[in-house]
Amino acid sequence: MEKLIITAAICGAEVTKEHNPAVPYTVEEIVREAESAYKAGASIIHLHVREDDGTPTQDKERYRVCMEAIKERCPDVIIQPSTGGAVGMTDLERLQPTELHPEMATLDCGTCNFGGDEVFVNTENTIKNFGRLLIERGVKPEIEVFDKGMIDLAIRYQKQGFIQKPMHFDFVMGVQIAATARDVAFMVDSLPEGSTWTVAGVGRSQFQMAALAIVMGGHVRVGFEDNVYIDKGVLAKSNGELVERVVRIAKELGREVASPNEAREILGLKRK
Ligand code: KMH
Ligand code: ZN
Repeated sequence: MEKLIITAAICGAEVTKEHNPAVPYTVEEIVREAESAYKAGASIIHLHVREDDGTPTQDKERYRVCMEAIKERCPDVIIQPSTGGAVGMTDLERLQPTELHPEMATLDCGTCNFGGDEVFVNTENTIKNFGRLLIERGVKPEIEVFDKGMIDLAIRYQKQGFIQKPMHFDFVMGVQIAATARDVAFMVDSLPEGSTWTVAGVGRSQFQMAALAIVMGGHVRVGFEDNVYIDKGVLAKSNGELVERVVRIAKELGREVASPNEAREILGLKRK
């Protein structure tokens, strides 16, 4: 089995210090959390940024400052900015970090209910436009899918030239599609040959989904964006603590963890 790529989603846009005081807002806090995850074994940092007061932003300059500061402490880590941003942002706002030509960025392949009246909107034109711009800017998409139909749409858009092969998917389990082994297997069976895939289990499913991905040959995403607890009722002290748990599970199950450069090789990334 190839080595395990661990992505740390350290911040997100929805989770706040009220959920867990260690959720990072300032540049210093974002760097602290990225470094804790990197030192624990994460090779990719999935990055959202905030204003100092916690307001989510897609501001290009804020991303630039955070990315440069992370690179100083974690020189070889792969930084994967979000193009999802926060619910309600415009496409132009969301696309800003891709102007910095990161190695990767997310490409959300469908619209999804986010609870209450919140809807994360990704129209077909949005997805095509984001896909085309990512190709133009030399950014590999992490195709974020919240159910199986979004995989089908990504395959269709790959055939139409909006996404390039080999495709890398992130299955977000437990928001729209259930976080079950049956549904992960269904997603994996639906992928084109040569694809790579990561599983992000939301909430209490985080470590169960991680263990499943480890034994099935997929990759793992953990972090405060998806879950703020290390155990039932016990807040994680840092993103690093969540990554450490995944590394330990992987070790127990006999799966080695990839370094950032090994992750680049697995994903077909050229270092920038
Ligand atoms: N915060 C969500 C609205 C992504 O990073 O691309 C979008 C999200 C997905 O988190
Ligand atoms: Zn995200």
